[in-house]
Amino acid sequence: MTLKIGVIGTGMIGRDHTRRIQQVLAGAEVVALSDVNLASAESVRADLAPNAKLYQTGEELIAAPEVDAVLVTSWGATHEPYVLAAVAAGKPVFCEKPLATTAEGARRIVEAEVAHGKRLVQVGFMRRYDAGYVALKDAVQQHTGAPILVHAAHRNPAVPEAYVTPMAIHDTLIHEIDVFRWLLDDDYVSARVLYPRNAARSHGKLRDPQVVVLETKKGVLIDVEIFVNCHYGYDIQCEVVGEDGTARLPEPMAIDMRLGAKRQSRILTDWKDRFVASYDVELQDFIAAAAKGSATGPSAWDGYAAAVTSDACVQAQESAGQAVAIELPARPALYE
Ligand code: NAI
Ligand code: NAD
Ligand code: ISE
Repeated sequence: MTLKIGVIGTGMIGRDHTRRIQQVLAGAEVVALSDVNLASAESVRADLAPNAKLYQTGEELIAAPEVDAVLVTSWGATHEPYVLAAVAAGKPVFCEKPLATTAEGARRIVEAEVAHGKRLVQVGFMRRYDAGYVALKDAVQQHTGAPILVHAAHRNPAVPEAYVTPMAIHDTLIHEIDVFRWLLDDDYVSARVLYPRNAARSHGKLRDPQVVVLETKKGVLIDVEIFVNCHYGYDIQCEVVGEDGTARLPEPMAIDMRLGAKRQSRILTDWKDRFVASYDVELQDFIAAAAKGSATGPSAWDGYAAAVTSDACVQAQESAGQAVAIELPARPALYE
């Protein structure tokens, strides 16, 4: 069976996911496209999915009889209504992060899915599918002993002026928020945010870099540097310190060169390249589950937990270094 997918939002990542479904992955094809900017959807159709039908609105695409499953890759603030509409239609839906821009919005999706009675939602937390993070989790479980500390960094080369201080959390830290819950099999109890002086390449509406300190239920302390104008490259770092030793996320493969009396190797500059393999695996996983009318991988509950934590981190950004408590209600049985 070929799963027929409709894509809502054909910007950077909607285009890239359409490319992988059409050219890389097995078992699915893109049959419908929609974007508020119709020219963007037309361009993706022309370049990648000539047989896809264009829809004026995401709601029409979700309701279309030829669409078996939905990809939501539009701007974060639009995700909630599309995911709710897909769940109401009983169609599996892959939603890019964030699941919703508020915890209440994510909670509404959890409630709708629980009422539906089976999983339909997968959230685009692709780091869980990254071979480096999978190896790191294995090292933590098998070798380092119980984790005590995590030191991490999330660096982007540059961001546009539209990227403002809270986006460092919703847009960027959200990947660490999810992947450390998964890596440590733990939940958060508090968040703090500290700022050094602003980097010269930042702008008036962005505090950059920032350091977020998360504390978990098991007592692990996690420090994450977010630096989105670091200039030199796209760089994701993580080291876990355990009772018996430490484990570090591997660097992406790069040729080690000796040139002009220097040792050097390339650093990536684009998230699309850094996580290219994990986007492929997460979407192949989505296709396999959606073909059976269900969903797997990072769940609406994970999206909700990330949204609760993001909200607390944004509050901590405004709380001059004070800790903000993080509390989750009981996890519904659907997500056990
Ligand atoms: P983008 O701005 O390049 O593309 C978004 C597209 O959505 C635009 O074409 C826009 O016209 C369209 N759009 C906006 N509102 C819409 C609506 N209501 N209905 C239909 N289309 C709508 O943004 P980008 O970078 O592709 O990000 C999209 C989503 O993907 C975001 O949620 C972002 O957080 C997520 N993302 C995830 C990444 C990851 O590593 N997992 C990486 C980059 C983005
Ligand atoms: P983008 O701005 O390039 O694309 C967004 C697209 O959504 C645009 O084409 C826009 O016209 C369209 N759009 C906006 N509102 C819409 C609506 N209501 N209905 C339909 N389309 C609408 O952004 P992007 O970088 O592709 O990011 C899109 C999403 O992907 C965001 O949620 C972002 O957080 C996420 N993202 C995830 C990763 C990741 O690593 N997982 C990386 C980048 C982006
Ligand atoms: C972007 O939306 C992503 O999801 C990338 O993975 C992240 O590194 C970047 O900071 C975000 O803006």
